[in-house]
Amino acid sequence: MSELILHHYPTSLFAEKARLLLGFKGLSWRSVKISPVMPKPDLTALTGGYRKTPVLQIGADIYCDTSLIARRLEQEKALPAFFPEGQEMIAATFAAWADSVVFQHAVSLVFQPESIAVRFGNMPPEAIKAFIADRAELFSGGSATRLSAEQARHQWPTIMARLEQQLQREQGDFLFGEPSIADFALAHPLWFLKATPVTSPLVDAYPAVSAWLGRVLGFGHGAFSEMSSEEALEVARNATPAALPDEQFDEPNGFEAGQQVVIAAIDYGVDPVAGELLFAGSEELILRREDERGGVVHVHFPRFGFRIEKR
Ligand SMILES: N[C@@H](CCC(=O)N[C@@H](CS)C(=O)NCC(=O)O)C(=O)O
Repeated sequence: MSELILHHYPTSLFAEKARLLLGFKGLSWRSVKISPVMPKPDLTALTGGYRKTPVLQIGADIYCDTSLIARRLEQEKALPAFFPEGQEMIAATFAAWADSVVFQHAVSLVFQPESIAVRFGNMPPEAIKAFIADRAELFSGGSATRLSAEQARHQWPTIMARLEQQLQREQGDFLFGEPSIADFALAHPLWFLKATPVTSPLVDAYPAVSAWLGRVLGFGHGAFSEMSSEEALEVARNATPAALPDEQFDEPNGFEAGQQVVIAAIDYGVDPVAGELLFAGSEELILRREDERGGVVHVHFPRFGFRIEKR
């Protein structure tokens, strides 16, 4: 059986979400460290151009975006569940909200000048400049607009007061009673805020939220060991992609299986990935591509938040 390989870097919020997902399921995995900025040649040899962090690799199958990574891990090990029975819609919808709205607030708050000075204090100025230029590029051409620090500071108390109120009354230890994907999607932006002393009080001031966050982060990261990016490419090259899902191909815009297309995120990090469309299901799109170094790979994207275009 192929190992779970997570391509990530330590300070990435969404990578922390994925690490916690692996920890919650009690899964063992291999860790490939990637650069936080472009270029990422070994990663894009697998993804075909998708650059966001993290990416999950299982043999020659490459999973982009944590919303799909969660579903793939659920398939790997059904229990404990990210999408508890009867909460499928509410858990996924809350998670999507936290992954966009709460994430945008956290990024804007951590990247305000007072916080940057502390967080990036040890980094050479050229590296800070390169990082800022990379993130400007990341957000170009997508539908996501960046939230100003002023607006993020202004709205933050509303988000936290609502959470505090719900968590004080919740009949259980987690957002909807039992743990779900909603908890992990909300935890990673708060984890990010807590990592910098300037922004940490924005979480610490709320006792019920802090206690809940401690429970979610307490799931840990599971057991993992390091792997080089060259080794990960070799794994892909030597593997055969998994069989396609046993679900009807469903593409209302007329794209057909076998057609050459490009798939891209719509919000940010919109780099197009070209290949042969193999599958379009209710949650997942699969593209076949061939890479000089990665061999034949199947790249998997969530359907929601991604677009298909003719090549
Ligand atoms: N919707 C994506 C968002 C991923 C994301 O925004 N990751 C950030 C890091 S926290 C990123 O890709 N930053 C640019 C990079 O790492 O190159 C997911 O759920 O995986």
